[in-house]
Amino acid sequence: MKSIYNSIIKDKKRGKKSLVILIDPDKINLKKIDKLADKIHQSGANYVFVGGSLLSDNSFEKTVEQLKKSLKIPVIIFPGNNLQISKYADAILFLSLISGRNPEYLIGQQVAVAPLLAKTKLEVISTGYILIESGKITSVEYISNTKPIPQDKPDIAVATALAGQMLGMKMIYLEAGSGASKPVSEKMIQSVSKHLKIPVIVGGGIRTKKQIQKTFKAGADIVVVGTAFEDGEVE
Ligand code: 1GP
Repeated sequence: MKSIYNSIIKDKKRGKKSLVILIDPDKINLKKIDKLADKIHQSGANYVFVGGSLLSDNSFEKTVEQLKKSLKIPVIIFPGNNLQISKYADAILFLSLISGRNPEYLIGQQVAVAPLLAKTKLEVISTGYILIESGKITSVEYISNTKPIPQDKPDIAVATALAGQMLGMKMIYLEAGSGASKPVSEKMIQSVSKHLKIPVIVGGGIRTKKQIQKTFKAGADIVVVGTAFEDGEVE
């Protein structure tokens, strides 16, 4: 079976970078899914992530199913909580919020959902999720009730990411939070990526093509764009 993680690793070895468009199920109109799929393909994205901090209806599964039908690229769940699972996706980032000290997001939600996940064919990719301070309180900070790592403390981010790698996590996600006023700094990305062997994902507050390129150059293997795509800025 073709594994998404294997292709991410292959790309990392070749120095090939990937762009991800993040779709928040709450913000899309399922009736216009084909138009959305066209826009995603035009953006040059390699993957789509689906997920959100809050969902106001139960359209998650339907959204994943429709996206999977309309898209030519893999659909990966980026769950805001353990209710966000769907058999229609190709893979799921199995996140542990390792920058925080809230047991619920470190291991509680994961234990609750593991038996259900084991019954699906979803590819489960263990990912150390690291929240970085970004100038304002983001939804993920508020909802997870955890403190982000200060931007000027790359050593703490490096230590956290290394611990994630040593615990066997397959990727590290440096997150400034959706709609962040400041994305994760280049210095922070450089410090973390040069200490790690596993792929580094960076997202939150990245709004322009120039910023995407800078983020790749700083060492990100995968860049995630959500809000700017919704606003029609990265097409
Ligand atoms: C959020 O990293 C993602 O989890 C994307 O953030 O919406 O700011 O692009 P934006």
